[in-house]
Amino acid sequence: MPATRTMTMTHWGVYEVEAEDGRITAVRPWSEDPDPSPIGQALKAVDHPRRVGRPMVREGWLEEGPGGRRERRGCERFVEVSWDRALDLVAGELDRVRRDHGNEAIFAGSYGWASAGRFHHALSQLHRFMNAIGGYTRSVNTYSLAAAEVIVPHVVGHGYSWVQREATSLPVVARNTELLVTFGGIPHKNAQVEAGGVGRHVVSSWLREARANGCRMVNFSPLKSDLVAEWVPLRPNTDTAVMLGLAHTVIAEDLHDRTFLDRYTVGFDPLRAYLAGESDGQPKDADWASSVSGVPAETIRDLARQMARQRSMINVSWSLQRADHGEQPYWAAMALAAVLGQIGLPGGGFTLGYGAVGTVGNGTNRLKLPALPRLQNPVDRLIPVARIADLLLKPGEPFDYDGRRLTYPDIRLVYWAGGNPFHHHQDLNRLVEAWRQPETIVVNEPFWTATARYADIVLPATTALERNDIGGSSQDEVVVAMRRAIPPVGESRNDYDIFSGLAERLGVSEVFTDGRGEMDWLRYLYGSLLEKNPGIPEFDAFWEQGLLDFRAEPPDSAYRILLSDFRTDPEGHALPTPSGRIELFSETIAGFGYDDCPPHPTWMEPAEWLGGTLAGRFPLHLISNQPATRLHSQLEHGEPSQKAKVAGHEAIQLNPEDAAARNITDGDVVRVFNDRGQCLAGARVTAAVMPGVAVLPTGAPFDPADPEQPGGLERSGNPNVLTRDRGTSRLAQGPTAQTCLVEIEPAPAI
Ligand SMILES: Nc1nc2c(c(=O)[nH]1)N[C@H]1C(S)=C(S)[C@@H](COP(=O)(O)OP(=O)(O)OC[C@H]3O[C@@H](n4cnc5c(=O)[nH]c(N)nc54)[C@H](O)[C@@H]3O)O[C@H]1N2
Ligand SMILES: Nc1nc2c(c(=O)[nH]1)N[C@H]1C(S)=C(S)[C@@H](COP(=O)(O)OP(=O)(O)OC[C@H]3O[C@@H](n4cnc5c(=O)[nH]c(N)nc54)[C@H](O)[C@@H]3O)O[C@H]1N2
Ligand SMILES: [Mo]
Repeated sequence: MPATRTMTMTHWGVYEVEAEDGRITAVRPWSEDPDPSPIGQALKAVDHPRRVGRPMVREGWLEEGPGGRRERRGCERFVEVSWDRALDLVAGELDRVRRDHGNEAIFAGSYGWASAGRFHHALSQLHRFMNAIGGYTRSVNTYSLAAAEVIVPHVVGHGYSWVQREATSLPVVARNTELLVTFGGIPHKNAQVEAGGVGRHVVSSWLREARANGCRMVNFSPLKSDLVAEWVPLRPNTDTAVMLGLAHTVIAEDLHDRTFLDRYTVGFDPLRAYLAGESDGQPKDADWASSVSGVPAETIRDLARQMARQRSMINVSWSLQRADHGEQPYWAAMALAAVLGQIGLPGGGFTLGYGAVGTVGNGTNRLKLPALPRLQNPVDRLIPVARIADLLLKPGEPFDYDGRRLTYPDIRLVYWAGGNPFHHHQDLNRLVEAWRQPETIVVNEPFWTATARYADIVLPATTALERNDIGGSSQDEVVVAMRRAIPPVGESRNDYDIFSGLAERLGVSEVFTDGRGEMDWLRYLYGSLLEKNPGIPEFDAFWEQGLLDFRAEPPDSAYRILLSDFRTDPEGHALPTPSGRIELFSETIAGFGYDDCPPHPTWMEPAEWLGGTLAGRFPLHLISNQPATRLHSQLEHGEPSQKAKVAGHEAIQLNPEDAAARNITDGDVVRVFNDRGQCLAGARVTAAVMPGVAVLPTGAPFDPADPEQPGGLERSGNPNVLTRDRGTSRLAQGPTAQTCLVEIEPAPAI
């Protein structure tokens, strides 16, 4: 067969893939991408032996039926079955559970990034199918941004996604910002990625332009590589204290913007009293902030003065809010920006996550992309996404969430498609225990991830390269005809075909498919694109052409300044908060009475941090950040990810001081441990990590040395055997992966 070339859209960019005899032979980044991501090369590993070849059923489930030997999940062997048999089993079980326990006993929250492509989006497919059969218990918010998604609307009224969409454009920063102060940096590694895809990677070029224009950049991070800038190391999870210390200095030196505070905010008085120490006897001055964070007090004071005198932009990374009390650094950043009074001015104010993904603060957002309609979910039961283990371990128990008191439903069946909870969830040993509770766990997955290995029924799904789809980026305004590059690997099927087969067995074929096959759906979805963008080529021409690029240099009016309308006209553009203004104190949150989320930005000691007592036993703060060489756990077996391993394990970075004190040298295999778990990793000794901190990125597969021994040694270097599984607070219940202390030692010889 001659080689074929097709375009594809991935979460990390647009590529041309060359295929021959069912294999990907070459991957070339799209010619218009100025800074393409090397992660694309991993696509060559799409047919890796880790693929699930055929439908599989765990032996105990097959022999004893639902719930059979469920404590053996992850230990027992799987039995191959035909597709017909597998679909009969799954359809029968879905029907039993909904009849006996109601649809709320099905959890299909199924968080995860799946793959790019507007039609074959696994979660949309799953949710459409589940809605067709009567609904499911869902999850709300994201692992990425849970705390932000709940706190931001209390402060500025708009949802987080609005704030992200309206973020001050990077070109505006490049031209106007004199001082960029970031917490957690603007990591180049993260800007490679964008959910749903991106055409051009441009964050670095805008930062270069800002530097060329004389913008000073200061970065508070435990890790130097988060931004090329003046590096100010700080103890992890102490950003709130630094921000409060900055605000205190600004106010104490009478540099705050009273007019702005009067006109655009409510609650300055109680915040000021708290900063002054009137409410708790502790002024939140620079010396105090220094004692908490380890940042020199003079650095904080100097910076505060500079920030007040210059056009300054405050940026916070998403990682900050993935920690105990993760609501606070976001609230504190917005409050600090309000005290400085530059919100709504070009290049001033705050941004919640430049570089966290590729398109924050860049792009036009003019292109409205089509999505698969998900139908209505008749079941109104939910969990905050990171409460999955609690859900399974505590049926019937109450929990708090954003002012509501809810209860966990009694889940009998879990269905996952397009996500990897044994990648993304914290305290995986606890998840293993939770995973023993349901009667049935079904997973659609291309690869033998731990989530697949811990399931009862595994249905092999295709990847994006094995099907036809439409990819798009609304920010960058490209649309890609993702023509199938290779036939399905093994016996894998598209999620759409899997759910069509189940829908047929459950008598809802018409509802689910609308009578359409794959190409009919693509034409249908493209139709809505045509409707909104008249003049673009008809479907056939688009399909032939392979890629539409609408990006023209945006007019200056397309460059946004966050909250500039509100600044111009605070009444006409009042914020949708109860007061219509930025809430530095929230009566709503005060009304909830949560001791772990007070009504104004507040420093609270995290459950685990370098200043706490637990640091006596576990003296290193573990940062489990996003991996530079892959997206989460996806294609972890691919070349870019494998090349970065150390002695066959995920690399853990630590400071030379900490390494020497433990007799560890670069390249050694080490054991990382705390009371929750232990894993192996390969040491990378580097001064780019501050003393007292270790960095082990996420994504190595959960690989217990002995699955029969929960809590035993994990071999590949998955940080989530160490992280804690507690909500940020009763307000958001977001994940707190970044609040985690560990100890490290040379690995025992095995
Ligand atoms: N310790 C720690 N943990 C974290 C984080 C952290 O900072 N620290 N970050 C968290 C964050 S922000 C996130 S977003 C999560 C990410 O967690 P996930 O989104 O769950 O991670 P992925 O590896 O992207 O999982 C996607 C899965 O979908 C599969 N897949 C891909 N395409 C398809 C398809 O078409 N069909 C089907 N059925 N499956 C498909 C892939 O093989 C993969 O197994 O991790 C979270 N976990
Ligand atoms: N290459 C790649 N890019 C990705 C992803 C990926 O898997 N791979 N995932 C994407 C996803 S799903 C998301 S949600 C975003 C996540 O975006 P983020 O959550 O912002 O990303 P992280 O890499 O976890 O964290 C960024 C940096 O924050 C710093 N940091 C951690 N804790 C603290 C702290 O307490 N204080 C301060 N000041 N700094 C701290 C760490 O040094 C870390 O390198 O990234 C996206 N981009
Ligand atoms: Mo995320």
